[in-house]
Parts: sequence; structure tokens; C-alpha cells
Amino acid sequence: MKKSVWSMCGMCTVRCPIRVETENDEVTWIEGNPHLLGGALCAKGSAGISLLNDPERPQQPLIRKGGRGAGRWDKVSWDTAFDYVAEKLNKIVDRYGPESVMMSCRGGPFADIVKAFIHGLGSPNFTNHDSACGRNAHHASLSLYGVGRTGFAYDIKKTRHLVLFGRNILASLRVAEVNQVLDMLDAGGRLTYVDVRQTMTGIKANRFFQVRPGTDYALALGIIHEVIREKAYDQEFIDRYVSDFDALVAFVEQYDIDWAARECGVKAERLREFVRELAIDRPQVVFHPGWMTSRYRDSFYSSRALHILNVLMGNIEVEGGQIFPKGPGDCGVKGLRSFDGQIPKPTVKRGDGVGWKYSHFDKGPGLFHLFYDTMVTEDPYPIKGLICVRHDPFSCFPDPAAQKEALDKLDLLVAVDTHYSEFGWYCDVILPESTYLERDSIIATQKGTKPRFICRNPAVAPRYDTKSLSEIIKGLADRVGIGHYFPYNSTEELQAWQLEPTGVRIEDFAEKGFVELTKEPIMYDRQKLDGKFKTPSGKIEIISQKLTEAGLPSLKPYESPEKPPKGKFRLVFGRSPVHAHGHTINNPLLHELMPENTLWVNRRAAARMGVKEGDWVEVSSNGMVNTIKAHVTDFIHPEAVYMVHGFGRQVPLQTRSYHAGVGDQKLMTGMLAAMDPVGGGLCLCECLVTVKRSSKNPKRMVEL
Ligand SMILES: Nc1nc2c(c(=O)[nH]1)N[C@H]1C(S)=C(S)[C@@H](COP(=O)(O)OP(=O)(O)OC[C@H]3O[C@@H](n4cnc5c(=O)[nH]c(N)nc54)[C@H](O)[C@@H]3O)O[C@H]1N2
Ligand SMILES: Nc1nc2c(c(=O)[nH]1)N[C@H]1C(S)=C(S)[C@@H](COP(=O)(O)OP(=O)(O)OC[C@H]3O[C@@H](n4cnc5c(=O)[nH]c(N)nc54)[C@H](O)[C@@H]3O)O[C@H]1N2
Ligand code: SF4
Ligand SMILES: [Mo]
Repeated sequence: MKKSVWSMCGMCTVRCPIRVETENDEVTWIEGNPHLLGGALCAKGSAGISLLNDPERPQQPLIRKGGRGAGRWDKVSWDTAFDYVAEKLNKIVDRYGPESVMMSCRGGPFADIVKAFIHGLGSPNFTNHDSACGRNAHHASLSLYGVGRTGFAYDIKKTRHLVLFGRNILASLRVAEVNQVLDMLDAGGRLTYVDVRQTMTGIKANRFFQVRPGTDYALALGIIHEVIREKAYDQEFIDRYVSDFDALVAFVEQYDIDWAARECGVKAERLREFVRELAIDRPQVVFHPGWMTSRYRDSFYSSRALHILNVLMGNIEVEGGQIFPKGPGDCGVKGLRSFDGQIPKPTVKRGDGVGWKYSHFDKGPGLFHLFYDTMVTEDPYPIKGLICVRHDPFSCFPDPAAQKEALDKLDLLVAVDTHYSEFGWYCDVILPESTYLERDSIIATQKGTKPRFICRNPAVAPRYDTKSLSEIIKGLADRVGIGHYFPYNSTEELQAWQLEPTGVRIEDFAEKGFVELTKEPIMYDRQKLDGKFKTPSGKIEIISQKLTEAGLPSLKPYESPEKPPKGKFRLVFGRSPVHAHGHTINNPLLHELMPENTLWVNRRAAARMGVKEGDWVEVSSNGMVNTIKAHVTDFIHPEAVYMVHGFGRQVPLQTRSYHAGVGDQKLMTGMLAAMDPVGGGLCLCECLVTVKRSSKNPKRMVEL
């Protein structure tokens, strides 16, 4: 029998809306939801079928029987696995208190149920991956506007000039955003791209600045200086909504465009030309603050400077600029009922110090990497249990060996994952979640000018003995005495419970896979934005009161990044359009498209080392040595080498990806605590590596 099912892709965390066709319980076709994406899907999304049918994933709950990481497992029933985990959790709670359990979940709309579990247990320690992703950009946004990274949507389609610093938007992608960029270019919009290497985005751009690694802050300061000198800013918007503009003017006095050009290694005249264009294109100009920009010591300040440029452009709540995402409330509709919203927040202080030791950080998910220190010192209290849902800390954070040392102090490690993650392989228990094609999820809200509710429906029956997250949470909750927070026995009951206050019914999703909460896009009156900026003063704060109270500068003087000594390079990293971090590397189809990563090396630097395209090179840092093939190119700054993140996996049951390529995070030895003290992001780009030609290369014959 043929079926058409509305769902959401799960091959990466973007969760694009999709339509899936099935025949006799087999998936025959996947496409982007035609109502929202015009059918478009990325390579990873299309490879979902080969995830579904891949036997190299956990097929039933597993309990470790050898030492941690030894790879010897007992295959058990769900009841046995739930009982095992619950018994350990109950023991930890009895002995150390509930705060000794922490839970991490890769953010997004489905995290609600995970937060509810850990808060229901009585622990404040919910966390996620973000200190290795967007925390600097998030905290920069909070310090300026009082709203976080998701506090604005970028109206890229209608923008006249999109400016991207290390935001490789066409490769590190979201399908809807790629469509918008292409539409914007077709309509004559401009794209300016800044990176240390050429990328898929750079080659589509009208202008590409190849900068010296780590100098984005200098570039942004120089641009601010020139924008102010040329009076290319929105005076009226600034007078109305911005505090301490004068402090900004005085601060950037020293950073003129010629200085910035010299510091970054780009041409001053091209920068001037760029600023003259901004003057014409504003307010329809978007400076993307960097998703994760590049993780340098001062990335918080470079991201903040990019946010400041948006403010100078006056691009807030205008078409083609930054728009406040609207929610159900803006449409006169009550929001979905939240699981976490029903539960009193635990009052005990967080184990990572966020909110008390570090008062300027957003309490929300805190900062995962800080828990490693807590595990070792047991200050402010011991951490004894860790459950990771859809999160692989050994891929996500630097130095897995150091992480293991800290984790060895814990009594319980659990992975809830669709794959064998590197972390899962080290755990005591793996609870396998069904893939997105085999399961439903809780209903989610997607905010925007036209907010909507959206849901994921199972396309086919689970291939193996796996469960959905809501079933897993319920199974555990019942056994640790908090089942009443999860009042459902089936998906129908769960979704009905969520939808109850909204007036929307589950049948309403049948037509398009989502329910739009407004017919027309909603924009606020730009003259009445008071109250929208949630800073202490209610203004856009150039000098942030919160940072000042924490004794931290809002405008930090620029410091030039270290130049790598001879033989060393700065290790930078990024994504491939055909992989999502580490978890698609073993996917049969995607592995075929990109089986391993390479090390990009600048042609002149390679010539000095006698390295040619395809040669093996040894890349090492602090005693960690790896061998990888070189990709020799003119299109990377000579101070940097680059690799795609996610490779170098070490799970033997994943035969395609086992030891294929190199994991950049494994080279970042000793960097688990290397945090930007103001932004909270890990300084992943501050790793210098030594590169040399490997003895593994076949001897070249000498031509006579
Ligand atoms: N050195 C270095 N470190 C980095 C990065 C880098 O480029 N270099 N990138 C950083 C960035 S931007 C990020 S976002 C993080 C990402 O770090 P993670 O969040 O750890 O990465 P992912 O691979 O997206 O997902 C983690 C786990 O989710 C599992 N998973 C996938 N789908 C599902 C599902 O449907 N259900 C469940 N339960 N599990 C699922 C995967 O199998 C994987 O084990 O890493 C960061 N760390
Ligand atoms: N296909 C695919 N798409 C994805 C993901 C995925 O795994 N696969 N992951 C998603 C996630 S979680 C995230 S966070 C986003 C990340 O989206 P992006 O931030 O756009 O991601 P990256 O590919 O990591 O790009 C980082 C870029 O920074 C550059 N860079 C390094 N140093 C500097 C510097 O000093 N200055 C400048 N200007 N650039 C520098 C690198 O060369 C690289 O091109 O992508 C998302 N989209
Ligand atoms: S960007 Fe690609 S992999 Fe990610 S959710 Fe969308 S279609 Fe799926
Ligand atoms: Mo990310």
C-alpha cells in the first residue's frame, strides 16, 4: 500500500519539513515539504533511506559487560534496560541528591521533554552542546539586545546586502536559508563573504575577503569606524533605541580602515568600496553575527561588533533586515503546553557555576564543558550520572581522553542515540532511539513572521527494537517516581495534551503537515519597539550593564592573534555539505560521497615542506599524532590548515567510518577548559598544529 506522510527530516538538527512516500512499509521517496521548501532537500536529507536500512546502528538496548569502551555488550530488553538505569539513578539520588545527575540534549524544540525529566528529578543540571557551537554569538546578542541568538530571524530573501563572516551558508546549510540566498542573488542582492579560505559561499559572493585567521574583530572594528566616518548609519534609530553610542564613536577612533586592512591582509580600497555600498543598501543589510563565527579568544567581541553593525544599519524589524520572530501569542493563539513548564524549577545552584559563579552567562543550558571540572573537584557537589540525548560529547568537545578521565568518576553514563556515538561506545547503557523515519516527536512551534506548529509522523514501522524519545522518557520517569509529569500512554494522548490550550486539533496537520497560526506575516511597528529589548535599561546597550557589573569590558581593545611559529599552523575546521558532524560519516550513501577528510594546506607552505596533493602528512599537537592526506590549494591562508569536522571515528561496529580520516577535536589536547571568559564559547580555533610530510608516502622514483 502507498502512503504519503508529513514529517521532519532528522539527518541534521535543522529539521526541515519533509514529505515521505512509502510503499508496503518501505520508504520510496523523500522531498522537502512542497508548501514550505518547494520540494528541495539536501544530500543528507535524501540519504535518510540508507540510515533507515543500515544495520550498523544499535538494534536493541545494550548494557556494557566489559570495561568502559571495551565494546562488549549484553543485548537486553527495554524493561531490563529501564530497570537498570532507574536503579542506578535512584541510588545516586539517594546518596548524593538529584543535582548529582546531569542531562545533555542537543537543543531545539524536542528538548522540552528532556528538560522536564531532569528538572522533574530535582536537578537543575540540564545542558547541551552549545559552548562548542553558538554560545559566543548568543551571549554577544544577549549583552547588546537582551535577547539571545534566536531572538532575530534574518530576512535574507529580501535583503539587498548579506554579509557573512565565516558563515559558510551554502555548505553549512539549512535548506530554507539556501533557497533564500539564491532568491536574493537572483533578485540582484549582494553577498560579501569573509573567510580564511575559499568556500562554496565565497565563490557565489560578489566580494570575498580572505583574512588572516583570527582577525575578524579588527575587520569589524575598521568597518564600524568607516561607517561612522561616512555617516552611513541610521541616526534616528540610534537616537531612539541605543544607549552609549558616543562611547562606540570614541572607542573605534583608533581603528581606521587602513589599519584594519593591514591587520587582516586585505585591500583598504575594497573595504571603502564595500562601506559605500552599505550606505546605499541600508537598512536592507544583514551582517550575520556568525553561527559559531570562528572560535577564537575574542570571538565574543567580533560577534558583538557584527551585531553592532546591524544596529548601525538600522535593520531591525524591517523587511530585508533582522526581524523579531513572532510566536503563537502574536497571533492571539495560546502556545503549546510545555512539559518543562509544568515543573517547579529546582532551586539548587547549577553544577557548572553558571548563574552564580558566572553571573553574566545565560542560565538556560549553562556550559557543558565546565561540568568536567566539577566531576573532578566535586565542587560545589559531586556529579555521578550523565545522560546524553542526541549529543556526542567526544565529537563535540576537545580532548576526548581528558573527558574520559573525568567521566571515570561517574557511576552512570547513558546515551540515548540512533547511532553508536563515540560517547555511547564508552557508556554503561545505550538506549537506541528509532530513526526519524520510524517515529513521531512531540509537536513543535516554529517562530517567524508566520509562526506555525509542526509535527513529525512515523513513515514506517521501526526496523529494530528501538523506541521514540517520548517512550524512553516515560519508561524511565515511571521508574524513578516522576511519571505523573508525563501524562500520556500513546502519541495521540501526548499530542492532544500539548495541543489542548491552543484550539488546534491534530487533524488540522493533515493537509500540509503544519498549521500556520496567521495568514499574513506579522511585523511590529518600528516606531514602537520599546519593551522588545530585554536589557536592564530596555535600550540596545553598547555598554552592557550586565557585563559592567561582572567587571567585564563591553568594548575590548583589539589584540592581534599569535602568528604560528615556523612549521606550525592554526588548525581550522568546518562542515561538508554532505555530512552532519560525526553522525553521517558511516551512512552508506554519504560515505560514498565523502569517505574521508583531507588537510587543506596552502600551496607555498606545502612546497616548503615538500608536500604534494594527495601526499600523507603527519599532523600533531601536544603528543597527539595523526596521519591524513593533504589537499594542496591556493585558497587557504598560509597560516592555517583546514579539515572537515566529524571524521576519525573509532567505533569498530561502524565499519565504513572506522579510522577514516582524522578528528580535529582529538588534536585539541589540553583545550577542554580553553573558554572565552566573556562569551563562554570554547576557543577551538586556538589550536596550533605541526605538519610534516609523512614517512608513510611511497618513495618517489628519481627521474633520470
Ligand atoms: N573540534 C570541533 N568541535 C566541534 C565542532 C567542530 O567543527 N570542530 N563543531 C561544533 C558544533 S557547531 C556542534 S553543533 C557540535 C555538534 O556536536 P553534537 O551535538 O555532539 O553532534 P551531532 O553529531 O549533531 O549529534 C550528536 C549525536 O546525536 C545523534 N543523533 C542523530 N540523530 C538522532 C536522533 O534522531 N535521535 C537521537 N537520540 N540521537 C540522534 C548522533 O548519532 C550523534 O551521536 O560540535 C561542536 N564541536
Ligand atoms: N552540511 C551541514 N550543514 C550544517 C551542519 C553540518 O554538520 N553539516 N551543522 C550545522 C551547525 S550545528 C552549525 S553550528 C552550522 C555552522 O555554520 P558555519 O559557522 O557556517 O560553519 P562552518 O562550516 O564550521 O564554517 C566555519 C568557517 O569558518 C572559517 N574560519 C576559520 N577561521 C576563520 C577566521 O578567522 N575568520 C573567518 N571569517 N572565518 C574563519 C572556516 O574556514 C570555515 O569555512 O552549520 C549547520 N549546518
Ligand atoms: S538541512 Fe538537510 S539534513 Fe538537515 S534537516 Fe534539512 S534536509 Fe535534513
Ligand atoms: Mo553547531
